Amino acid sequence: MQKINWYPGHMNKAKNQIEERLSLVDVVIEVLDARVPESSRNPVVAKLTENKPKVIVLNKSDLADPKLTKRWKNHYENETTVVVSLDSKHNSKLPELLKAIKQASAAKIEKLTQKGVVNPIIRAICVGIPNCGKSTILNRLVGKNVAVVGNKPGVTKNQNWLKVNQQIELLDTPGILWPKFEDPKVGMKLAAIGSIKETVFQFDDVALFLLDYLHAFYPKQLDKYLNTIEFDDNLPDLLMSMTQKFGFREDYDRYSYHFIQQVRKLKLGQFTFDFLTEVDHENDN
Ligand SMILES: Nc1nc2c(ncn2[C@@H]2O[C@H](COP(=O)(O)OP(=O)(O)OP(=O)(O)O)[C@@H](O)[C@H]2O)c(=O)[nH]1
Ligand SMILES: [Mg+2]
Repeated sequence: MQKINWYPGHMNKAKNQIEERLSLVDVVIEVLDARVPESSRNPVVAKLTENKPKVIVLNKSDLADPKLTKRWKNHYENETTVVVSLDSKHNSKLPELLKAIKQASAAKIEKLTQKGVVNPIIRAICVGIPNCGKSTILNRLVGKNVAVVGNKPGVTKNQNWLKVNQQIELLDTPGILWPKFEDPKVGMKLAAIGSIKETVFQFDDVALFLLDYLHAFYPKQLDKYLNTIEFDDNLPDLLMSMTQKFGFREDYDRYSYHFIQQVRKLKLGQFTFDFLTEVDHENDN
């Protein structure tokens, strides 16, 4: 399997800035992509923020397999972590996230109130991998488009404090990855969902990875999409047949890109590419 890594200098800089600012922060909002909850969890950021009250957002839940999103939500919830699943693109307000931020900061608010602070302000930081929807979430919380959003990784370049309301201030940060994906599948998954710069990977590798995954775990949805295309277990041959059948002649690479887009746009269904156990997944599909 092709090894994908993408860790340019600006990500390391952003990681250092997050680290420096953590002492000012009361709550960490860790934004994960609901299609790949564990693979989109930055181990470096998770470690840096392990002692902070936390809200985990399973964002883009409209694109993920709903049953697995529920499982992941239960999996991450604990005494210091509140978990919400969101579709922040299609919802203009995110009341459940505001509630979660308040819940996660309740102890801090109580402490400040006891000290006599009249209107305590909670500072939260929004962290996550590129393109997982951090700036979109922030705009929804603020109620207007203050942060730049774009459907490619690496849109936010700087860290900006924004006022959500009288009680909450929020820091938007650039999406960051980590120096090396120990499991090469993680790189494939992050490329498949659009969190890795497109010049860093081969489209046919990622398309084959997706075919392999869908064939193993979502066979009904794949069969429906393939319609009359028959195949044995040779996936490169299948990808070539698809290229021809769908009108891309011999242009394997261009069709591979198209197929990745089709999966991202839900043309085959809502999929989650991380699961808790093999058994979980088998029971589901
Ligand atoms: N379907 C869907 N799309 C979303 C959701 N949240 C954000 N998006 C889209 O995802 C893309 C990336 O959103 P951004 O908010 O720019 O992501 P970001 O995490 O700030 O990205 P960087 O600044 O590059 O790290 C945009 O096209 C958004 O419209 C969601 O819940 N569902
Ligand atoms: Mg952003």
